[in-house]
Amino acid sequence: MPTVFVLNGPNLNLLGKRQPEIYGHETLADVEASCIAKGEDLGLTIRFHQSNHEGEIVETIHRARDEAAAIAINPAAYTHTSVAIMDALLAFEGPIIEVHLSNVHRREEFRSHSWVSKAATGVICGLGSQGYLLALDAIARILAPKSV
Ligand code: CA2
Repeated sequence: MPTVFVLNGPNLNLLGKRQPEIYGHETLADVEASCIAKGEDLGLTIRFHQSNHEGEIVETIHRARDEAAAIAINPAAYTHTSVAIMDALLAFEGPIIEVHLSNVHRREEFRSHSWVSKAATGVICGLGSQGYLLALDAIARILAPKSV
């Protein structure tokens, strides 16, 4: 089964514990459980990570080069600041789906710019935790062998 790294950036460990009006009531552990269940349906092995440290996320993306067929990533605030994460993703050869729980385009202007989007195959935002599951659907379709 192909392995998919699902990566989460800073403060997402607080999901479900603060600001539920923006980010919902589910915890990151709930999102992980849903991703693992969805992965089982789709024939994907999910490796779920969260880090508050930019360098650790960069190193996890480097590991993905050998260990993962695809990446789904919510880089959180690093979306808007991190050229290092963008560069690491540009060195990854498989599909990359960028996910945001909130609709970043309806919020402060600075959230509309994403460095990560420059390396992403596709971007999903504003659909809450369902966005992670849609990202896995997209990855499964992209990775599936073409029938024609
Ligand atoms: O909408 C998203 O998923 C974001 O990536 C979330 C980031 C934000 O900086 C991005 O602009 C959009 C923030 C993640 C912080 O998550 C928290 C969750 C609960 C309580 C506090 C922070």
